[in-house]
Amino acid sequence: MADCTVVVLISGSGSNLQALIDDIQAGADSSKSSPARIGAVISNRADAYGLERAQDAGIATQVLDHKQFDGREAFDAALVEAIDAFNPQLVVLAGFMRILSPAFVRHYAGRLLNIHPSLLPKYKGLHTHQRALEAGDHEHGCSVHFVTEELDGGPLVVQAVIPVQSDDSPTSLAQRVHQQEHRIYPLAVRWFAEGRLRLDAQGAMLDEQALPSSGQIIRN
Ligand code: NHR
Ligand code: GAR
Repeated sequence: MADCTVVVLISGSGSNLQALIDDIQAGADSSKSSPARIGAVISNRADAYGLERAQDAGIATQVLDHKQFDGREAFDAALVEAIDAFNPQLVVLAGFMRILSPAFVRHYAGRLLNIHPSLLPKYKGLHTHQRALEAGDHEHGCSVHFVTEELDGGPLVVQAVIPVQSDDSPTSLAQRVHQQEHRIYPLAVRWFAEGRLRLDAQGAMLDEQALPSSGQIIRN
């Protein structure tokens, strides 16, 4: 199968980026080889640690500082230009913290994925772990979804569910959710790269079957 070039957008630590790099490298010389290949990592922050992770893996990096642009549309237009220089089949948001304009999202319709640290549709936006604890939830987790114009509202691909412990803090909970993010994001990217996952008018499709509205659920 032809390689699937992926561009990864980050703003920070890049542990999800690392999980994707590791998944692709682990499979490199085995039957589990992934058709995904990371063409570039682009950050809106020059100090994002994920840039070092990319450089260590021999992946091209670029910084596009949103503060240097006159408004969201101008930043997003420059971002599209930077991404398209790598001709990706897939664009992956991995802790990317800037809301993307409708024009950007439309340009990458059906080839833009995000990972969000909650069981969507619960807790769109920020501070998800604290909000799950404050609500007294017994379960929490993370979701991979196709990005649409509705913030954190696009069709779900896969969710990992974990139990909340009675003594959890936002930090301890975030740590366990992160471990799950590092499982399900490589899984979803593989599905896409293998041509098994696509966005249909009805929603996300895996192996030509409609996924449930929650996406595929992985329980722990
Ligand atoms: N863009 C669109 N159009 N749709 C989505 O679903 C998106 C998106 C851009 C990013 C990630 C998202 C998340 O998973 C994401 C999904 C940033 C914010 C935010 O409020 C909200 C959601 C997400 C990412 N950002 C502030 C802003 O003004 C800046 C915050 C900061 O810089 O720390 O852009 O949660
Ligand atoms: C992850 O928990 C991701 O789900 C979340 O930021 C973290 C990034 O970690 N994304 C968002 O909150 C998007 N608004 P990482 O940089 O180590 O991958």
